Amino acid sequence: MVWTSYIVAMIVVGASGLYVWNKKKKVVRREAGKDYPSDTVILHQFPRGPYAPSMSAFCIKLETFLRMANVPYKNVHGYKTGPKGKIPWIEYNNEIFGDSEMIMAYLNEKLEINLNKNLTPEQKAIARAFQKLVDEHMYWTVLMERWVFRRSDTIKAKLSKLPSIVLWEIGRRTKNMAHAHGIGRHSQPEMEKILLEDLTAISDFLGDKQFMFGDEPTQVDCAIFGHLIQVKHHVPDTVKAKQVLQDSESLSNLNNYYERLKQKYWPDWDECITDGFTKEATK
Ligand SMILES: N[C@@H](CCC(=O)N[C@@H](CS)C(=O)NCC(=O)O)C(=O)O
Repeated sequence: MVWTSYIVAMIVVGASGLYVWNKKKKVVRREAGKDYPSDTVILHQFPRGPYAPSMSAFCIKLETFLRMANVPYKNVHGYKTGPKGKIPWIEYNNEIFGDSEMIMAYLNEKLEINLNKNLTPEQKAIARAFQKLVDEHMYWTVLMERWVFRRSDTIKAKLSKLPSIVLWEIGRRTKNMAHAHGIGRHSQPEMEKILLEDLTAISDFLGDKQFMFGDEPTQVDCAIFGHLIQVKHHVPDTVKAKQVLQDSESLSNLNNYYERLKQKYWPDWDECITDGFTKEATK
């Protein structure tokens, strides 16, 4: 009898948790200058990550861009999704925008930012191809490894402190979305190979350069950095590409590249991580 009540209570709590997690809250418009400071980007993103500032490549990409372009911003950490039902999203002077790439395009125009000013049209085309490679392709391989193929390793490695039922739901949704995309139809060994091939392509193009297009970082470095961080810090050690990235001489330039961007734009890195959820991130 006691056990029956316990199981019923667990089901009710779990179902309510899932309901709240899935519920898409409408974005409420707030007033700049009253509800938040004017001329400051309000960056809505997930809570800080265990070993890097975010478990989301897109949040790191956008925050790195804001730092690179010296745009004043304030973080709001949480799980509230934006106008496109995704995270990150921003509020800026009474306007609301979703999608990291569109947010960057909007801020570029509004604030006359141009991190790509020294690129030729050919380099811009290559930059776009690499941005799509990481944002629309490599991203899914990391997600599938983290939440679907190796979910139990992810839990064992304590990469998330979300309740198991929520992690199960994230896995279910990831699997469905990746299947609809098409990439989710590949087997785990195929996915591992794809991830390694994507990293190798970035490494081969980077070569001995400081950043993707030379001595100065450009916009695409923000995206690559965000995704590279996920492979380095936020997938379990059992992911082969992570082992290769850590140990192999052939990808060592990617590690140096990561260190360079981290030092230049994230001097406060330690304040922006939870150290495996052992402390609060203070920034
Ligand atoms: N194209 C979007 C992708 C953002 C994205 O996929 N965000 C994920 C987290 S990394 C998300 O919000 N997922 C929630 C969902 O799909 O329901 C961007 O560049 O911002």
